[in-house]
Amino acid sequence: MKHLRSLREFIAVLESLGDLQPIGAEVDWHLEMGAVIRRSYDLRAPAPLFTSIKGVATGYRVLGAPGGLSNLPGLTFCRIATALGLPPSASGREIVEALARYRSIDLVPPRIVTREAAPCKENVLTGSEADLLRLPVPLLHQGDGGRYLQTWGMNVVRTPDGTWTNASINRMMLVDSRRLACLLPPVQHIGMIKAQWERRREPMPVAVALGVEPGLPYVGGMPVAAGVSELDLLGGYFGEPLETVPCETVPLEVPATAEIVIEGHISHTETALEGPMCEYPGYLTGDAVPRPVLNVTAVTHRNDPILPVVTAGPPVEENHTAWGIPHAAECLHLLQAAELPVTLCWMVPESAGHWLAVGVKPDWHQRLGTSARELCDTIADLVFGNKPGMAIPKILVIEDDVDLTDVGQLVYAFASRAHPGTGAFPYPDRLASYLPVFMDSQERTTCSTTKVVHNCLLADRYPPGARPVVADFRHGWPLDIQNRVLENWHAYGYRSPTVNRRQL
Ligand SMILES: Cc1cc2nc3c(=O)[nH]c(=O)nc-3n(C[C@H](O)[C@H](O)[C@H](O)COP(=O)(O)O)c2cc1C
Ligand SMILES: [Mn+2]
Repeated sequence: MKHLRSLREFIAVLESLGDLQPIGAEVDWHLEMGAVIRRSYDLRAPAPLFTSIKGVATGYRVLGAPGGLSNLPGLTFCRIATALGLPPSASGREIVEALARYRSIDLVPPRIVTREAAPCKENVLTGSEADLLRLPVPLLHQGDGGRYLQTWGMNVVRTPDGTWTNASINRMMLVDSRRLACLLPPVQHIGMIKAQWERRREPMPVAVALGVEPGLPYVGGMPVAAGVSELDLLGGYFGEPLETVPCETVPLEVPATAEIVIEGHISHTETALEGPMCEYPGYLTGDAVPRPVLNVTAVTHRNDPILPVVTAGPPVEENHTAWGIPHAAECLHLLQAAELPVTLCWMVPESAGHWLAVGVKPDWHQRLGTSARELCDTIADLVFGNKPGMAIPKILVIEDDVDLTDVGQLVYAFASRAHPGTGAFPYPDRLASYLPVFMDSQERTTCSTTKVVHNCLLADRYPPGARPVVADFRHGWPLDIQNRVLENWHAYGYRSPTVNRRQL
C-alpha cells in the first residue's frame, strides 16, 4: 500500500496518470473558479490546478475536484484509490472493501515532529499578518452567502479533558480578514465537542488544516464512533503513524505537511451569518443563518501553498465520493458484523448520497430462513439506527447478481424487481440530515423524516431454483455460443471491445 504523505505527492501522482490539468491562465476566485471545477466534474475531466488567481499574490494555488471521478479508461476512481494507497485502477468495490476491512485493525496515533521538520511552518503569520484575505478563497456558486475557505480540510478539535481529538470536514465561510463563520451541527462530533467547551463558558481552540495528505479527507468524512481520532484511524489504515506538529497559538497538533493551517478559537458567544451554500443534494437553496465565529490567531503555510476546493452540487463531487464511500464502508462493516449475508454496500454516487445499495447473497433466503421484510427491517434498524446511516434516507436491498456499482445495472434491478405496491417499506420519524430537498419545513426543524427501504429481493418470492435469472450475455446463451461470438468479434467487423464488459 503506497502511503502518499502530502498533497504535493498526490498531485504528482495525478499528473503522471494524466488526471491533472494545470491552468496557468488567470482565473477569478469570484465564481469563475467554481464554474471550472463544476464543469470538470460534469466532464469527469482532470482535476484543475489553478496557478494564477486574479487579485491574489503570485504563488498561491488552488486544486479543484481533489476527489472527483475521472474519465480516463479504467481509472474512474483513481483520485480516491491513490489517496487511500490503492492502485489507481481500483474499483469502487475494492475501495469500499479496503475501508471496511481495516476497521478491525489497531489504531496508530500520530508521531509528533519538530517545527523544523514540518513544511506547514515554512511561513508563520500571527497578529495582523494572519490575514485570510491573502488566500485564494473562492465564491463558489451564484447565490452562495460568501466565500468558502474550508471545503476539503480537517477541523482539528479536542475535548477540554484532552482525551478525544476529532478531525472532520465541516464547511467554513469567510466573514472578514480574521474571522470565519462555522457550521457545527450538534449531531456531528465537532458540535458535541463544542458543547463541552460551551458548558465551561470557554471558546473552543481549533486548527483548520487545509491541503493535507490525501487520505485524510476520507477519514474526515467517515462516520466513526465518538471518542476515536480520525488521525489514529488513518495511521491504523496505513500501518504507520501520521506526522503531526504542534500549533503556534492553540494546544493542538496538525498534519505536518498541511499546505495551510488556520489556528484560532470558535467563540461561545459571537455569531455571524453563514450560508447559504449549495450543498451535497445539489440545489441552490437555503438561507443565511447565524453561526459561531472562528477568531483567527495564526495562519501558517507552506511556500506557494495549495488550497484544495470542492464545489459541492449535483453528482458526482466529493460529498458523493469522500462522504459516500466511507459511509458505505462503515455500513458494510456494521451489517457484516451482525452476520448478515451482505456482500457490498455502495452509496450510489449518482444519487448524491441519497441511495445506499445493499447487496445480499442470492441464497440469503435459504441461509436465514426469513422473509425479505424481516431482512429489510433488520438492515433498516442497523443502518438508520446508527451513525453511519443517520444521513442516509433511502436503501435499496438487492441480490448481488448485478454489479451495484454500475448505475445502469442498479437502475435496471431496482426498476424491474421492486414491487410497485408492496416493495417500499417506510420507517417514520428517523433522525436525518436536514439538507435533502424532499424534506418539509417541519422535518427540517426536527431533523427527522420518513426513511425507506426498497425491497428488490426476489429469492423469497419464487420457489427454490425458479428465481428469474438475468438474461445477460453470460446467462442467456450456452458457453459454446458465447465463446464463438467472443472469438469472432473482430471477424464480424467490430473493432473493440473484444469482450463484453459484463463478461469480465
Ligand atoms: C466534501 C465534504 C464536505 C462536507 N461538509 C460538511 C459540512 O459542511 N458540515 C458537516 O457537518 N459535515 C460535512 N461533511 C460530512 C462530515 O465530514 C461527516 O459527516 C463526518 O463523519 C463528520 O465527522 P465526525 O464524524 O467526526 O463528526 C462533509 C464531508 C465531505 C466529504
Ligand atoms: Mn469523529
